[in-house]
Amino acid sequence: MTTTPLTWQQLSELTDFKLDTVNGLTNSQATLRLFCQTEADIRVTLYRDNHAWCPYCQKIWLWLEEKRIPYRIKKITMFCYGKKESWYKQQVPSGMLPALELDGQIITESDDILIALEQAFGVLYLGMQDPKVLPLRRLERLLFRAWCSWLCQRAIFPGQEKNSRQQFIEAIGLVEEAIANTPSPYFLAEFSTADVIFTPYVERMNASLYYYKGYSIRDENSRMSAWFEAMESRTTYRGTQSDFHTHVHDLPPQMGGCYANCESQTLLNQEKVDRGSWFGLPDVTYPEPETSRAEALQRVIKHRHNIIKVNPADDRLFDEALRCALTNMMTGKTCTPPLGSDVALRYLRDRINVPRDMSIYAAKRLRSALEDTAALVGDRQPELIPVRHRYDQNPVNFAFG
Ligand SMILES: N[C@@H](CCC(=O)N[C@@H](CS)C(=O)NCC(=O)O)C(=O)O
Repeated sequence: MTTTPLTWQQLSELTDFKLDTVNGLTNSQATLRLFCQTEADIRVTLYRDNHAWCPYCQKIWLWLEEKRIPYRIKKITMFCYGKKESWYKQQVPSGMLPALELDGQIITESDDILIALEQAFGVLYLGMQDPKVLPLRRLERLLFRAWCSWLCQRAIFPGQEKNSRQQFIEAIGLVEEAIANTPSPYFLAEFSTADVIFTPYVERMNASLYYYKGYSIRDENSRMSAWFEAMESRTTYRGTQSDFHTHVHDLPPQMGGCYANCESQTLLNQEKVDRGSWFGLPDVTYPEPETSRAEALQRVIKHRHNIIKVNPADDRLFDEALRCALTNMMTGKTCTPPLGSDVALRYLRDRINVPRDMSIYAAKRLRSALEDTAALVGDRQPELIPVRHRYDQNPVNFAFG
């Protein structure tokens, strides 16, 4: 039995999802964060990338959220998905992100930004230059280099892949020891700057090694796994947290390429991340919130005109197909979309970004509904997601908010 798709009006009656972007929990939609203070209290503007892909921006974002510093957010285009705003280049000629304006002064380089923020607002347990933090910052860079060598260099010589893997495993072994030396699940006795420093790349390592190398950080390293769980207990981290699908497709143009090995586990993992099921992936372990479907629906309704406009399919065909997928997501009923809409539904499936568009579980619900609905009328896949650039995600074609 298949049901008819609900109208946009009927769908909008099924969600009352609301987010207080200014004073509520950490979220990627905000352009102003007050933490119940007033705009007159603001001393900081964070310039970060529009899609929340930039790892160095996540570091500053998380720090500001943890310290509950009132700030404004200005979102900038990265070179890999569009044209840099000329007004931004006047302020920061290199166009690099992040940048921070503190009391009218522009600061670049994420570590310098954190040091300046610490001077203005105090440290997050221990500061960037504390003797206990410095070795951890060096360890983070060691792990970063081992990850880059494994992921971003094409294996040409015999044994190269194995050696790179071994070097990464040795580096992450040191990270395991560092966490084991503390009484908390964090890098120091309590949550601190050190955790903020590790967060962006460890999150990206977790996603990319699972997908390109068949290696699951969370399954292979018990201390790291406990660290991720501790991080996920913080609403600040949850608000900035991305998922496997987003990262594995945002990294190649940023890193200059990511190289998959040919192991059967890699192929299995790639299938799961790209085609589902997205539930059960080791990208999140906290329980799904009850609001995930309502959140996904609210986000699609808000942006439906742009979502339909940028889809390569005919607008009317895709409008109906999309309502079928949303009807399925909200009612659990099978709703057969128009013939020929399978590719269009999968095009959107491949472009839901976390946390830019919605939170991690909302994205899993929406991707599942799009895939299940597409599968009712065909098994055609859209063109592969580009790896050298992501102009398909150019924000000029799409108003975010
Ligand atoms: N060392 C710098 C690195 C910053 C950096 O590499 N930023 C990249 C994004 S992750 C960037 O802005 N690239 C220009 C662009 O992609 O538009 C820092 O720590 O802030």
